[in-house]
Amino acid sequence: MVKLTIDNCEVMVPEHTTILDAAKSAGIQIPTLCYLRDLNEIGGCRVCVVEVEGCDQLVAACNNYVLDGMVVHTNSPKAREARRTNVQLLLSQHDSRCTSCVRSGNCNLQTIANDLGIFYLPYEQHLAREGWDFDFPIIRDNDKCIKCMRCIKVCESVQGLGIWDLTNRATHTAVGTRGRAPIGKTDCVACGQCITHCPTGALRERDDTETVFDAIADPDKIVLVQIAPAVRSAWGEELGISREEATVERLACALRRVGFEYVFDTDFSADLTIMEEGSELLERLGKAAKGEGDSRGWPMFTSCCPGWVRFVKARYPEFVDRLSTSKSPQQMFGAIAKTYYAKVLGVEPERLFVVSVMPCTAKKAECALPSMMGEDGAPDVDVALTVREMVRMIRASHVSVDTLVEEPLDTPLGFGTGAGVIFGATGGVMEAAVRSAYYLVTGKNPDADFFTDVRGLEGWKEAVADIDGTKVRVAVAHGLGNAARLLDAIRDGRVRYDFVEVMACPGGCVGGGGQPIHDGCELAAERGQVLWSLDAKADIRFSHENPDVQACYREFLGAPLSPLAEELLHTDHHA
Ligand code: HC0
Ligand code: SF4
Repeated sequence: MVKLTIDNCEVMVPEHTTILDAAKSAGIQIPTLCYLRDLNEIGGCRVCVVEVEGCDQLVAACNNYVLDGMVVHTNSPKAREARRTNVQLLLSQHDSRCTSCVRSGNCNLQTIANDLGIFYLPYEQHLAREGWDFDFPIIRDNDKCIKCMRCIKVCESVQGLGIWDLTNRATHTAVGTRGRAPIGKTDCVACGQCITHCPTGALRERDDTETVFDAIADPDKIVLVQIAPAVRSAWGEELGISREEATVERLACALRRVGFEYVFDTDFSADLTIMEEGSELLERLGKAAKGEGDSRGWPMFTSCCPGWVRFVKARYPEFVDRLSTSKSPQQMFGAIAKTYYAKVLGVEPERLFVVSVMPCTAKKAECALPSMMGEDGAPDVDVALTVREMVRMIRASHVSVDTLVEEPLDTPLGFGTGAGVIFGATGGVMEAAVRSAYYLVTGKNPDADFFTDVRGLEGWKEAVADIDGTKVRVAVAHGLGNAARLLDAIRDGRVRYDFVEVMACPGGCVGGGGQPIHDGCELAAERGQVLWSLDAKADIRFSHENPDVQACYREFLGAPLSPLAEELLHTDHHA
């Protein structure tokens, strides 16, 4: 152990502890801006500088370690003055029009500048005023970038993509796409992890809220909204509603007050996905067992995460045929809404305007894919909003959240089982699929918790699911860096699996790039627990037992993989 003094407090911490963590253990919060634990510990922003007795120079607290007998002052006049100057220099290249910034009120730079009493700038301001492709789901505004490198690090180290890089040199240093390519021409999968790791408003999603408000105001449109599984784990965070209170039923109430006519659940179509994808897997396994040829190759990959699908297309094109042809639950919902549900309502499909609320930015790109259009060329899903956009709509609609009550979702597309709910956490799609595969093979249900081996936050998990004697080798990865390691191992023949789930974001959609932002805090584990406990409490925990899914097959689709199901619910990833 090391004994030192911080701001007149005696502190004992293990060796190799940073000054930042040692101070934290004594209840002293040194401000940071660029720091991200284990990911970005470069001390670049110089906001965490502290004075150490005996040192001529101030030191960054985030990447300097404690020494026995050290005496540290975190807020001495010298440290405070340097911190203020460093922030003022950052602001001299920063577009500080906070009132028109999406991160106003949730911005570390704004908080720190205020806390330091920076109410004027002694330096002349220089802004870059660069252009951007504002149709892309991820928007970059370099006049709000503080060059902290967090986006570069998360894209490179966690996602293994390396879309962002430093451009130019010296005082012209900036962050942009590697090689300055237009963002749409890069391999960016639009996962949005750069947004949730950005400390300022330099990165944000394309805002589609006005398009939705316009549709709501259009008397000819019937506006439906679907709520993704992981949304229910996080929507209350920015509105100050506790996890216990922030139920999907209370969210339904909020969305109706915003003006949505019908509120449905993507969990419904997650159950539908299990029927289609599970049947596809079993059909392929059956053919393989009979020795019938299958040119697509093994394993079969899930296809519900558009970030992952885009990653395969861009970086591992030789594996595209291994993706399940099943559309994602978001897209299955849209396709069913504009056909089956239009019939239920007795209206022309073009009157329906389908919105989805997703924890995801990549879903904006997915719903715009040419392969995700209906027969008439109209999109199955008209607009995909992030949770953050939805929260802005709730606020802009003057909904006071303390008056929200629990209201049931609409029928028949508003009911999902416990298996549908867990889609939003890593391992959930696999677990839901194995539960129903057991039934589809044996005709009887296993215990709903018979296969829990792929839960948890390990980056690459593998297991063998025993389906009444048939062994199915499965793997689950989350975070594209982990996915790349897994794909390399498959390609090199080091591992062999039958079925693999990949979600692009760490933790799965609960950690998605469209979720509320809490600077420097990873909440995927906590949010995932919300979903696992909703499943544990659910009355129905098997996708094949969803009565609304059963009715949809009985009244409309016929059976899984029927010609109509193939037409509406499956896609060609080469299209
Ligand atoms: Fe997900 Fe999904 S689980 S990708 O993360 O499969 O966004 O929550 O909606 O579509 O259901 C996101 C979340 C979904 C889809 C579902 C899948
Ligand atoms: Fe979107 Fe979920 Fe995939 Fe992340 S893991 S890109 S949130 S679908």
